[in-house]
Amino acid sequence: SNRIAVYPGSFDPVTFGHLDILQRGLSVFDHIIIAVLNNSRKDPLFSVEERVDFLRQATAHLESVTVDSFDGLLVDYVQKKKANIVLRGLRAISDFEYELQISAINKHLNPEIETCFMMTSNHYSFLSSSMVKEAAMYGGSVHELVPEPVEKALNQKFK
Ligand code: COD
Repeated sequence: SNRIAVYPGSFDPVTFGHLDILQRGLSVFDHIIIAVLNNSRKDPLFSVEERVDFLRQATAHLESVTVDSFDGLLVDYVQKKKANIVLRGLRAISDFEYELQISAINKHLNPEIETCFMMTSNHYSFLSSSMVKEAAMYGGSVHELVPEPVEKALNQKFK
């Protein structure tokens, strides 16, 4: 069998926490498509092209990973890719309610798609894209939190 999972998110920008979940997913799935939401509702710091580019650089060494972007409903994108699994990460309990809501609406929209949750390592459980942006904005170091191209881009943005 060929198990394909879609790992969706804003990834604004990708952090080592996101990559930790990806790594865990790769021990279970044959192929993972990272799908960056071409977000109209949130106001992203990085363009969808930049976010995709950061992810491609961070996963270039991983043969079974592709990076793409999507618009519209996640379940429609998953179906279009002939996948039936959504991969998501869970940090602290604070993620649970939000994730439960997303997985419930997705199940309602397409009952054939399952959501699979992976627990993040304790090491990254405090980490989020918004914390990283805030730290960088006020001149804090994000060196141990994000891949190098992201660190450079953040420093450039907030210089
Ligand atoms: N450690 C581990 N995992 C982490 C960490 C960390 N430090 N930080 C984030 N993660 C996980 C998140 O739990 C999530 O699983 C994934 O990484 C991506 O996170 P984000 O924040 O980049 O992504 P979100 O939450 O903004 O993504 C939301 C979606 C894009 C999935 C959602 O908005 C969506 O599907 N939109 C399309 C429209 C749609 O279908 N709507 C109906 C369902 S909401």
